[in-house]
Amino acid sequence: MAEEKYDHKAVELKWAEKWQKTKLYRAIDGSKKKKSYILIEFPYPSGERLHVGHARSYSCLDAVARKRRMQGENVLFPIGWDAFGLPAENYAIKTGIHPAITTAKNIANAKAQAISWGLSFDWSREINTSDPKYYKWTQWIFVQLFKHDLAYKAEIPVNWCSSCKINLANEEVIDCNCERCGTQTERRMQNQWLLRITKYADRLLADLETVDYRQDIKRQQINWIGRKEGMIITFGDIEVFTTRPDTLAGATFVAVASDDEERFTGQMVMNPATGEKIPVWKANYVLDSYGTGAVMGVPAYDERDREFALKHKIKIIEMEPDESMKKYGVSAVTYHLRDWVFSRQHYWGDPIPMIYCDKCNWQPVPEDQLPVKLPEIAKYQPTDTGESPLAKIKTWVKIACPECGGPARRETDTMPNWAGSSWYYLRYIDPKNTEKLADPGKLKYWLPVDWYNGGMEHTTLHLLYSRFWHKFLFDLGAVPTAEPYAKRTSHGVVLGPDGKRMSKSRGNVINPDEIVKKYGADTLRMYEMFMGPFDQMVVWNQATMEGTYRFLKRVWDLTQGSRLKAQSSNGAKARVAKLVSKIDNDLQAMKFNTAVSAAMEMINWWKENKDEMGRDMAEDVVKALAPLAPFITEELWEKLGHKDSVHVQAWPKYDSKLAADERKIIVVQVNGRVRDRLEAGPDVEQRAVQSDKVKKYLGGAKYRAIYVPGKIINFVCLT
Ligand code: ANZ
Ligand code: ZN
Repeated sequence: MAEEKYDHKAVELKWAEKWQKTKLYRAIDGSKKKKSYILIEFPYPSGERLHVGHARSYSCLDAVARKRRMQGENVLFPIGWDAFGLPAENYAIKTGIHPAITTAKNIANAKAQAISWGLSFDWSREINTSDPKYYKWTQWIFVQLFKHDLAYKAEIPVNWCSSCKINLANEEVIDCNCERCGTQTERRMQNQWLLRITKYADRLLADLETVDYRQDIKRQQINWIGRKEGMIITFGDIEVFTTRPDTLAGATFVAVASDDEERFTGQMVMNPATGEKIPVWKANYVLDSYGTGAVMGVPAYDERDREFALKHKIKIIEMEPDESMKKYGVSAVTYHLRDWVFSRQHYWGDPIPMIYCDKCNWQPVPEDQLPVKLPEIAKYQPTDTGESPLAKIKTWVKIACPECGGPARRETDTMPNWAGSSWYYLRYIDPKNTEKLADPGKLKYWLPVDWYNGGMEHTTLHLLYSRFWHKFLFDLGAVPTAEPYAKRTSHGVVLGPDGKRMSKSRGNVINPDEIVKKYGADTLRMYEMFMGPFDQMVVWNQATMEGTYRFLKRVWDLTQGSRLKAQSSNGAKARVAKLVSKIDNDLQAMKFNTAVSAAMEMINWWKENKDEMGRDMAEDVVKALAPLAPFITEELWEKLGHKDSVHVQAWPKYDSKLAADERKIIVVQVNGRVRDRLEAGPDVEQRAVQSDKVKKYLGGAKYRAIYVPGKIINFVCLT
């Protein structure tokens, strides 16, 4: 039989299409099998397409999903599109092309990429947050929040980016600059919708105990919530938050937050402990978003207060701390977490479903009138006044008050792009439901998400926001669990070949589609798993990538059926058992790189020992590699004479005795000299004492045993 060469292009095109046709990766609602909900952060469909970073984290979780399917689990591995956002709007401003059109095009491209990479998504559950059928429910959740007094409007200082013409949440401002474009932001007052996430602060904190998040992810959330117990002490009309009420007698000034200049305000207030009048200053080190936004200055005890007092020649009183000062304060808890600024003055977002009536104040759009569809407009430019472009459509804005029928106007702000992603994992469970955001029975079956992987940059934003919405929905009775995600992990960033962040301007961007064209998706996937520990930053290395391609060619050549005899040697069986168990354990532990290197070692051994491998073990190797390289294994499986897909086969069974590592040997010394070697085990110390070789040298003397677990036992005779 003539052997074919590995033609990755033909193989991958063939199977990508077949899998789509046969809907191989469909998750079954309510199946009796063990359910497994594996979630990746859905992408923003940008004009830049999906990048190698997406390919890495998606392929890795895809491997987990595939393996679990083979292990008999009912896996839900969905994808959708986080489609509202600024880039599409900015593009519309430049070109006049409607963001919905660009978004649809970008989605089509990204979808084609995901399919070509062999990601085993259940495409029947695909969602798009900018689809009115989807955002109807985002709006519905907003209305519920409003009805429960968790959404309110307030005049608040906002961070205005004059370049994006957008008000940013504090989280979107990095060192006073806009997160998107880097322009320095200005502070100004604006009437904004806010969500009372602070009402959930204690539960968001306490329930971290109930979930399996990586430790640093938990830590970041704890710090971001920033619960601190202290006291509030009142100086005239100013309240300060302090963790050191015992130093009150030493407070010689009060300081409030300042934007620029540090100066005496002219106001004097009374220190309640000493009765003395002390000055009120504006100080840069006081944050307006922490505690009450004011501090009592105790130069005797606080470093920053001391520096400030010295600089501005404010009195310093040296004194002893005094616990009895606590009687002047009220126990108080403060949080670093602020309420979530929830409006944007932009077009391409979910319209906030609210109506303002002079008589009846804010009224929600009646639920049977949802969704409030985003109207068509001619110009996407945000206005310089900071109003959304929707404010310009007078006919849309004008509406009857749902309460009194009088003249009223619509809210023209839209939601931030965080809205749709705050509950999307619920919609995958029942994406076409028109009556509810999702069917309660299906929610009960699938929730919580068993494993959620995403970027570290979302820890204090998206991850916290969605936990808040979920808890609110739980309180409403709309979801059956208190937490959305049972487990959360995070991936490292893929850097360019120069070790720097990939960026167009640096010219170090690796295009995943070019890799797929030249080497195939299996190479892309396996290489990205192999390049380093999953949770760490990894640098792209072209040579290793090409090595991965050669590895797959070797798998191809070795597995050609014509060469294989029926039965494998025991040595081959042991090697394959080890590989299967290694891939199983490493995928669960996210050690994708070591899973791949074990596969490479095994294949190299096979190459040197062709006679030992029979068809039985070759089939197991193909099955074990299927989660890592789904295309080539599917083709090889067919070539081995099978009619059904390798991806619906049971995960290979193996003899766990064969899979166990070679026995560890413990060296036994007497007075530093090797006298025996014994197999490791819980009773090894006892066996050492009883060993004749050791007894001979101990000679009944008193001794001390020093045991280095897994390595050495040294008996030291005491004379
Ligand atoms: C008097 C005092 C005396 C304080 C002393 C500390 C030490 P941590 O524990 O880091 O959270 N503080 C309160 N609100 C502030 C704000 N908005 N901006 C800047 N600083 C603020 O710090 C709690 C302490 O930070 C509080 O206790 C307060 O200063 C200051 F020897 O009050 B302390
Ligand atoms: Zn009214």
